[in-house]
Order: sequence, then C-alpha cells, then structure tokens
Amino acid sequence: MKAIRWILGRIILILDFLTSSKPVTRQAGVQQNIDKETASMSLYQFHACPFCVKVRRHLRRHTLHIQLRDAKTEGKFKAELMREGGRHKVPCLKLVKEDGSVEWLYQSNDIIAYLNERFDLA
Ligand SMILES: N[C@@H](CCC(=O)N[C@@H](CS)C(=O)NCC(=O)O)C(=O)O
Repeated sequence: MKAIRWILGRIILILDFLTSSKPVTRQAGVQQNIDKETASMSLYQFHACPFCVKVRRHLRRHTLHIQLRDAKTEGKFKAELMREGGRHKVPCLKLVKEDGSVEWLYQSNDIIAYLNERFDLA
C-alpha cells in the first residue's frame, strides 16, 4: 500500500511538472503589494499529496509567494499543525492577521477559494 502510494505520488509530481502553466506577471508595485500580504501566510503541505499539488499549482499560476512548510518531513511543522491547527491534515493555510491572531484554513478547495477572493483572481 505504501509502495503504491509512493508510485502514485511520483506520477502526480511528474504530471505536475509536465503540465505546469506559465505564472502570471504583474506590474512590480502590484506584485509587491501582494507579496507583502502573502508574507504572513504559510502553506503546510506534503510534497506528493495531490491536494497539495493542486494548491501549489494555483500559487504558481497566480504568482503567489507563500512559504511552503513540509508537515511530513519537518517534525516542527507537523507538531505545529497538530497543536495549533488541530489536525494533521494537509494542505492547510496558516494566516497571521494584522492583530496577531492566527487562522488555520484546511481543505484545498477552501484555500483556493479564499485566495481567489482575497486577491481577486479569475
Ligand atoms: N479534502 C481534503 C483532503 C486532504 C487529504 O486527504 N490530505 C491527506 C494527504 S493527501 C492528509 O492530510 N493525510 C494525512 C492524515 O489524514 O493524517 C482537501 O481537499 O484538502
């Protein structure tokens, strides 16, 4: 079972590599403003998880520079996700608000919908 999962993971990564679309380019000032906002976000994820690949493709396509945190291989990120987010489930977007409060957003579709709305993405 573990071997099959590993093979499927590699296939997903290869397909992702072969079919990745060109990132959008924005005026420098616009991109800088977006970068400032995404600096307070981080994506807890696994390298070969299909739902994480889906979100990473969305980030890449829309040139959203969000720090990736591997919650499988990095013990501290896995612990943080479980302790603060409440579940060891990926992908999960950590949002640090201006008032210092933190929100943990699970579910790939919800993460994508949130980013679309926040950055007015098509
Ligand atoms: N419906 C979820 C599915 C996420 C999911 O199943 N993630 C798996 C990895 S592919 C996971 O976190 N597994 C770890 C666990 O359940 O402990 C989504 O779209 O984000």
